[in-house]
Amino acid sequence: AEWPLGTRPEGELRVDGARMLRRLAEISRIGARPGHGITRLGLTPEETEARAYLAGECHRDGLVARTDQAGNLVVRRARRRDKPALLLGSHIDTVADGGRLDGTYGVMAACEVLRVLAEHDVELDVEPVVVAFTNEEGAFFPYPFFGSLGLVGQVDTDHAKRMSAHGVALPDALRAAGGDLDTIAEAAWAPGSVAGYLELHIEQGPVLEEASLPIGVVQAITGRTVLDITVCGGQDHAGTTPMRMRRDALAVASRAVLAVERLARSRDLCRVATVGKLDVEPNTTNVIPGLVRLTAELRDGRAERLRTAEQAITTELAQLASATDTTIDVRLDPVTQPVATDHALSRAIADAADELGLRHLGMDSGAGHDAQIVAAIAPIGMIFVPSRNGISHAPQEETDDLHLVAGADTLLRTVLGAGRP
Ligand code: HGY
Ligand code: MN
Ligand code: MN
Ligand code: MN
Repeated sequence: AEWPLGTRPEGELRVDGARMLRRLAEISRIGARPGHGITRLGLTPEETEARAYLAGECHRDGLVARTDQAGNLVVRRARRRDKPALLLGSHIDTVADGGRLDGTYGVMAACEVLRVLAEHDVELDVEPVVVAFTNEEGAFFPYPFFGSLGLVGQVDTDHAKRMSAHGVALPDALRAAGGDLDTIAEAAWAPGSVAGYLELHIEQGPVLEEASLPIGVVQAITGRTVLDITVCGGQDHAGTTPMRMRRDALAVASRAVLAVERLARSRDLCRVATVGKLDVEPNTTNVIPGLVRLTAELRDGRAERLRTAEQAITTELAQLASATDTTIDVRLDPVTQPVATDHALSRAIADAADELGLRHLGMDSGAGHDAQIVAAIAPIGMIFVPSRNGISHAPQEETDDLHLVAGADTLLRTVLGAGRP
């Protein structure tokens, strides 16, 4: 095969790009709906099917794959060394109508890297282990990073026990996925057992493509605050209720949506702010909405700015409620803190890219990643590859094959560099 991008170091290991791309195409059929991208939500049968596919391919390669109590697939070499683990991972769930690469690319590349290391029985001073995390997106059960939180022993079991979605209880869904909430503590890795964590991911933004660069070296990952907001007004007849007598929950919620947008757009209190979810009751043409539930998602690289923005919107919503004679209830979900990547791992990624003749750029991640959770117990490093037109969380999400293979080779060389005895 032709060396895809950059230069080809003599005698060095490299991934089998065609094999990785074939498997990526195969797993992408799971949850796919023509014209709608992929819906493979965390802790649903589609994700379980993808995990089973992946486990089957790993076994075929002579690797050892098992599902842990948090629902993560953990893959090791059959002839493994008793050394601290260098974890390579990402997630295999998607958002609704999502793309084929967010998460899954990093997992398929990590498995390809592990296969190469196993085939050549490469001796390192760390033991490479792949983790395919469950429910990173939180798109079905609103418990994002569930799998990586399990790996670091931070799942709130009381919260998880009570969680259900569309009539399905999370503990039952977890059991169906091969995990077990009652014994989830066993999925946690002891701090000293993990030497580091590397995650390869599509950028999901326009930076690398605009700069015509194949590799991004992530310096920091954004923090994220989610507020669950409930606006309670008065449900009434849409034809007979005079405008002056209305307490229209949707009209008030609309003002809340714009207030959230202003947080980032004009007030610059946080980097981005989004209302992505809105449920209207009773959601009928001839009825004044009585209740609206919405989410406000705030992101920034600095924890104190996130807090300021959260306080600002909470204050503004209280004022809005009293001005409109409605009640607005605000509940804060667990905050995901921004984290910095490890200097040594970032150096190893940059060196690997240099050795491959791949130009690279240091950059921050505006998306959240399992890496920021794993950072609680180990140093982390992240590699980005370009996203076509910067699009992600959409069916149009795409990356050139050459970039996908170059990213996987960079991951392999990073492991060889960071783990060299
Ligand atoms: O939303 C995020 O940033 C991540 O992809 N779950
Ligand atoms: Mn995502
Ligand atoms: Mn992702
Ligand atoms: Mn360099």
